[in-house]
Amino acid sequence: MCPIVPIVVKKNSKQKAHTQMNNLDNIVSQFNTEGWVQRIEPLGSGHINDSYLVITHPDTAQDYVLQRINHHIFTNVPELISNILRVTNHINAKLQHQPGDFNGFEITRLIRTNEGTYYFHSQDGNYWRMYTHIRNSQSYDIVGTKNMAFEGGKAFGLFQHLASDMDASSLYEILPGFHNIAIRLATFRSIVSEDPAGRVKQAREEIAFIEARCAEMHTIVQLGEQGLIPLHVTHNDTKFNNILFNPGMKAISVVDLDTVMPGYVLFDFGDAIRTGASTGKEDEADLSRINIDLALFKAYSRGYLAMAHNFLNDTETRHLVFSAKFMTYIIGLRFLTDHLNGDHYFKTYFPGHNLQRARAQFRLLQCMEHHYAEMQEIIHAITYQKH
Ligand code: GN1
Ligand code: MG
Repeated sequence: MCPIVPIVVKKNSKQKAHTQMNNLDNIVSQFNTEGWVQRIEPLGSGHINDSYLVITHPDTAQDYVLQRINHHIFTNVPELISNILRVTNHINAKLQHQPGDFNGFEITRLIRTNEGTYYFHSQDGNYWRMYTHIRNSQSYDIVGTKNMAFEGGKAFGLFQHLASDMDASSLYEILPGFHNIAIRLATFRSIVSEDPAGRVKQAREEIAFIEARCAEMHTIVQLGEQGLIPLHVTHNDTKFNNILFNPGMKAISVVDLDTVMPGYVLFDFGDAIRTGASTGKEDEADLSRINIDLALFKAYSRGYLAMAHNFLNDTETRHLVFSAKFMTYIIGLRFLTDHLNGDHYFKTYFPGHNLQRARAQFRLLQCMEHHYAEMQEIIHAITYQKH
């Protein structure tokens, strides 16, 4: 999610936008909300679901986030909702029983429909759900300061901490094999060999980039298989813009809980570094603008380890830097796969968008390779200082 964008009604699409907003009013009325709807605005920059901010009046009433769930990707909506409900209830219970211990951290709540369920299945086949909106909060696509990175690290560390006493295996695996590199590579290779969109020829360099690095990318799954790193309840989509900040730039929540499921904590650390310590946007076209910002990396890691050092084991700590490379690789691989497959998964905004995203990820990965030793030293210094 990112700062709220007002809806832009182009002349020829006025009627369409009007109809769409009327439909949204109708969807909102299916949920058991407080106050009256004042306006509904598109929200965020997610690549999968459609999100709207529902602003109510009076001003003191709760505002909401309405989302249309992409059920082509999240095919089992009841299981998806069940995971979110369990994790948010667990965390909210802790926040309530120990107020003051967590520095104003909040977690959003699902809202019931008038029928008492937590999602609405509309006649046209769509699935909708509604969350409380965290008041006075904002997310950012680009990390502006070290303090933001530090705060972000604390927020994702705290999320993992608050969920760390849940039995991970009791949650549904919503997207099976989501960060499983063997599965991702097998899909990629079969698409490269079938070439359904005729795009393989122009992506030879990127395909070679993937193949040159594939061997070491099995590390995390192997550590799991060897029993050296445990499964936790993890977020699995820790893009920096899934952190909410208050006006004083304190991180007060993490959102986008669709992929909360059993996973390795390394996935969450790595994905946050991919987006939170890069000097460029996720889809930056000018590759010379992309680098790993070591000061942001250090700040995020300090914040994260302050919360996570109690539950991380040594193997996890030693692979934190590797996880940043791994997540940058696997998400670059997914963008490239989607490009070669004809852009069916991620929302794209222009031809070649997924290829541009993949190239940006690969550049970032090269920068991480270049600064790997320094990144390891940073983690070592923070860990040594802590224990
Ligand atoms: C998708 O929808 P969004 O933007 O939060 C994707 C993540 C990727 C991310 C890349 C369910 O997340 O895995 O890391 O795009 N979510 C899913 O920006 O595939
Ligand atoms: Mg997401």
